[in-house]
Amino acid sequence: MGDTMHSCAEISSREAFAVLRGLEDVCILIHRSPDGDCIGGGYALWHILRGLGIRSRVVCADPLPAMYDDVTAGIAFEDFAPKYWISVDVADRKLFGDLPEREKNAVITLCIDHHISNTHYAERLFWNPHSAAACEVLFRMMQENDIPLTKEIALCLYMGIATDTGCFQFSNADAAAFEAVAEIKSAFPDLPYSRLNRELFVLKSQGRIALDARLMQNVRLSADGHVALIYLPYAWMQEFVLSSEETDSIANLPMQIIGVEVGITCKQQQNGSFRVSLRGGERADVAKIAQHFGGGGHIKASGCSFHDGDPEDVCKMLMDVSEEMLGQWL
Ligand SMILES: [Mn+2]
Repeated sequence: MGDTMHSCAEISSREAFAVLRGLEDVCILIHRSPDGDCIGGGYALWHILRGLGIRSRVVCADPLPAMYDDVTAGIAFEDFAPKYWISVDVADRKLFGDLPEREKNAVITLCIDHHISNTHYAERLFWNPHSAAACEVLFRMMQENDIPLTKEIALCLYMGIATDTGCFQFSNADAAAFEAVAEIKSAFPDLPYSRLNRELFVLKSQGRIALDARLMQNVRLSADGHVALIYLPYAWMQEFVLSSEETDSIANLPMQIIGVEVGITCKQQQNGSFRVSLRGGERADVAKIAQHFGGGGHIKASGCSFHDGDPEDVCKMLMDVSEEMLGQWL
């Protein structure tokens, strides 16, 4: 059953569509801790398959956060035993998360993705590692196969591209991403894009606002303000009654401070372990910092974790290594 037992064919958008058309009773798998791109992509694919008369459903190990309701609300999946599995926006099998055995061991007929780190675990991979979002990959597949864009699909795809580019702020918001969104908006100018932007990127619960204030009061700066660290004890999650999905975006907080090149967010988990998110400014390569601690990721966004330890020691280690590495980038 191992991933090494089969080879993975990289296929074109034409071939991908030919594969899709031949399927029935499809389970669409997206990654754990679901984000706007995998949810938008998964639901867009559900609409596409529905248009082809193929029943499918989107399956995720974790609940879908309410902020994505614009795309998910009102859709009821049929109950059926799947015959085929497709993954969207999932770079590695491990990222399926805690699914039932049937899904965990399922042969993935097709993976649609944009991660350069894709481990080729599926039978076929349709991808573009230069695309900003899996939703952009899907959009191009639709165009190249003359699949009609509906307003429901348009909103799904917009959501995926907007979230994976941080509302068009990140460096992956390239011409191709803007062009895809321009075409989506030209086709459907009246969809609630700005409402979606507000829901996805602006609104926070009162508890989250209170937490942000507490975190910003306690931010630690070093190396002339080039390194910023935020430590979030688990007790504060309880104090402000926050779910872990509500604090997903706190990794961006240290990067709001002028001058910060390395932004570190260390979150204590319920079991005493620590999850660390690293963000890089113009010059830092935070993948290197993550790798130093056995983690990984992208140049500007990476992460690592610690099984246990004293919070002060963990924070100090993170600050020290970041300061040390900073010299090579400044
Ligand atoms: Mn993605």
